[in-house]
Amino acid sequence: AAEAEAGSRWWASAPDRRRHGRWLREAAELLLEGAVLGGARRAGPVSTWREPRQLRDALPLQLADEPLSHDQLLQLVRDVIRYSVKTGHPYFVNQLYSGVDPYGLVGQWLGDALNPSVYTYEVAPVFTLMEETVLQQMRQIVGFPGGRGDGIFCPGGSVANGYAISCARYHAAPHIKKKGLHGLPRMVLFTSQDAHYSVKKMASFLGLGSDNVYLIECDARGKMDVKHLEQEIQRALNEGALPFMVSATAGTTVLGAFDPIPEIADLCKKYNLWLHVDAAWGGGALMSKKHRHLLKGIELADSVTWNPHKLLTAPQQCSTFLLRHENILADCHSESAQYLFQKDKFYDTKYDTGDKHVQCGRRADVIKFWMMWKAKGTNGLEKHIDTVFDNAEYFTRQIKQREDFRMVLNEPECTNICFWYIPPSLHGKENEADFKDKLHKVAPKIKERMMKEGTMMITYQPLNDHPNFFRLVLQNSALTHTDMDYFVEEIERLGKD
Ligand code: ABU
Repeated sequence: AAEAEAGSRWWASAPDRRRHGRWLREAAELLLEGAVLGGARRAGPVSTWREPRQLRDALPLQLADEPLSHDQLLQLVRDVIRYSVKTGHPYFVNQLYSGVDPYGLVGQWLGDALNPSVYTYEVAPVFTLMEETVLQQMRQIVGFPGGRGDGIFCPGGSVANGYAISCARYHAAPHIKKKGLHGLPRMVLFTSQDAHYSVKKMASFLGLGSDNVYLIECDARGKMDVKHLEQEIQRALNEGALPFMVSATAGTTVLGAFDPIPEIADLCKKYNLWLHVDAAWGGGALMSKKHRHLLKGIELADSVTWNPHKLLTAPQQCSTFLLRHENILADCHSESAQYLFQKDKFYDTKYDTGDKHVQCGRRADVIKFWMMWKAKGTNGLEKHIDTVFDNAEYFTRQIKQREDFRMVLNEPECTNICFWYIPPSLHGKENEADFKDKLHKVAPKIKERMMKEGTMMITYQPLNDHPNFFRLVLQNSALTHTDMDYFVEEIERLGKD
């Protein structure tokens, strides 16, 4: 009787273990064949497009009282794979992430299988020390003296930028933690007009108000204009506000521009402002001796956002917030919950890192990147970066030679390349009044065609007064020059009038 009762519990009986073992093995095989290996085959589609109504009909999404059978559940796995976008496909060049790294993926699965929450050493001893090691190494690469400082793996670059604002604000006015903004002058921070929208979003979330993010103009290459920055700092001071932080960007989301960090750092020193560098996208270039000059001056920052899930292709999400300061993260956020962070534990409680972040439970994102780094070595990560930059340069050369294409920035700095495709019907019509309006409609039409055929995925957007243009993003080092040729030819094929 006791055995029968135990059999109703998860894993508890031998038949259950056999049944669940079979489910896991067969589902894992489908994941490998369908999503991971199958999803990366050039001959297969990047996506199988369905309108939401059609997709609702194609997928049995509704939940029911009775359980499904083993075979029905496996069919669900197949269906989910079939209708999901294959972001590991070589022709998925749509976002600032792509590729499914086999070592990162096993790291992710390993983390998920162990299901830790990285807040105390007692429940996550391995991941706590792993995180300490990887963050120290990343700070070393950034150039913080001796790799000292602090940091955290956090859920996305937007959250990392939010941590930066929170720490900078605390640095400027520590009593804010208990007293709030009440009684303080209006606090102002600065970022470029092309910076990631999370800076405004987080200023709003933190109660500073998005109007108090002063947007600094960019030059023709998309870099923050340092003269305008100083004018805006002066403006804030003249208004009686309290300027406290500049968020520079190393690799802007659309154009891939790198702000001039040394000049911005000089202004931060002059006006006593916290310097944050949002290197969520461009940070990966730090791994390359050839390309790390793009982030010159990053070692002067107070804090840095760097997402290994972007240029370094760790699985989503793998984002870090790094600081040169050793204690501010904890001082700013700790609340000392006694049921988690007891000070009389039998081990050194400095390894209970959970009180320095604002979430409570936290996934072990570090293991994806650690496993990849182990598998490739620092040299392999450098080679990866050099390969994706080489592909970006090759692609740029190809489209510059074609009359159907025009660059948005003549010399892109990162591996996002922005360009217009000019169909034959618009050739020679650049001076006509409706040229921009017509060009604005080209990229959405080509995107629709490619999504419906499933042959590639690339995004488009307008920016400032530019009509819609394509942004090709490269971070998968399995791609070759032949793939770059494919992109050019495929856009030409889809773009014919
Ligand atoms: N966090 C920015 C990512 C958006 C993009 O892929 O363009």
